[in-house]
Amino acid sequence: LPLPERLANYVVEGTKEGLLPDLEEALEEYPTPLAIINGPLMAGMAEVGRLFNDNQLIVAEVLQSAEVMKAAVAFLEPYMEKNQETSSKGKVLLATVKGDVHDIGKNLVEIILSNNGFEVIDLGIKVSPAELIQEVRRVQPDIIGLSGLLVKSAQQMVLTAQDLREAGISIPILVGGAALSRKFTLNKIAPEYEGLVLYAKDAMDGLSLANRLQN
Ligand code: B1M
Repeated sequence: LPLPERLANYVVEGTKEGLLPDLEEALEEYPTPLAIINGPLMAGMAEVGRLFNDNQLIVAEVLQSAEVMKAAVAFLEPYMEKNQETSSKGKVLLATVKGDVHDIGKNLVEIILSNNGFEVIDLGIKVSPAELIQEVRRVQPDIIGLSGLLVKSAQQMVLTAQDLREAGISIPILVGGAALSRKFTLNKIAPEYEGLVLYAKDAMDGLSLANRLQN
């Protein structure tokens, strides 16, 4: 099989056998490590999502695919371009919202923001509004980053925005994840919040929005 298909297949099959040598080859073939993730690896993940939706994969198998994706990202991370700025561009408090365990996208955002001058404090997954509010008060971030992939997570972001507003917080919120859209962000989340709410379609979009906020 050609390299892109082999790379996608590791994710679909949930196997790491041969993955690292192929990733090394991909580093030669693709312009950037991120292009490997956004291209063949994400294509594999999309196929996993499709098969899972079709009842052709079970959760345990999807979990194995996630492990492969995580291993690939961990391998590629040291090769990603790092911005050598010494002073921090600002603090980002990052979390996957309450009720949601998906963290591959969030972790990618973490890597890209911290490689580009942001100090990222990652609260992990299933973060309740109460925990988020407590950490906002403790950490005093410049930006709150929320990730969520489930349809119910989009609704959870609305509730989170309401709770943050009630707590008197109005720093910019960056939201992202498969179940979200710019329209939902604008029509459903933003009206519930005092401060800015911005939708990022992917991790690089998240970086450019964060950069704009801090300039
Ligand atoms: Co789940 N899952 N899953 N899953 N899973 C989806 C999301 C689903 C669409 C699959 C499907 O049915 N086709 C579906 C949601 C359906 C819905 O809500 N309508 C689904 C479901 C149903 C579930 C469970 C309910 C299954 C079950 O138990 N019956 C369960 C939920 C558990 C829970 O959260 N409470 C569940 C569990 C899991 C696993 C644990 C097995 C595993 C996650 C492992 C992990 O993350 N550690 C998993 C996976 C892997 C997926 C799919 C296949 C892939 C997700 C992924 O990692 N993509 C997914 C289907 C799909 O998306 N195609 C699916 C790669 C990742 C890099 O992309 O996270 O979208 P993504 O991030 C992108 C952008 O969205 C954006 O940037 C990234 C790209 O650069 N982005 C941000 C994300 N966050 C951002 C934040 C930002 C900025 C950009 O700023 C702050």
